[in-house]
Amino acid sequence: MSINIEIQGTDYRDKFLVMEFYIKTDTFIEASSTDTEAWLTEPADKDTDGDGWNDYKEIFIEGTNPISPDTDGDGAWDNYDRDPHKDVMLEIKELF
Ligand SMILES: [Ca+2]
Ligand SMILES: [Ca+2]
Ligand SMILES: [Ca+2]
Repeated sequence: MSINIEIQGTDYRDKFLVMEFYIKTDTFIEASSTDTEAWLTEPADKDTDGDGWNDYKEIFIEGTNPISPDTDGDGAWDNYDRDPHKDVMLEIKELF
């Protein structure tokens, strides 16, 4: 993998806005200026962390971590966790 950033123009400052960038991997990833986060997953494996949910589902549908089988760290894998975003193993409700 390689990341190249090219700064064009002569008005360099401490901060600059990334308008468009590309990350070269085994697969091609294109991002826009509105994308501020990215996951580096295994291109050859649809389920990078092996938790039973493929990377697409984790990133775009469930919002879980595609490189950790246990996003919230409660010991239950994402695909078996009632709420994979919260470290809660038991939910208690009032009966009346
Ligand atoms: Ca997964
Ligand atoms: Ca996961
Ligand atoms: Ca969990």
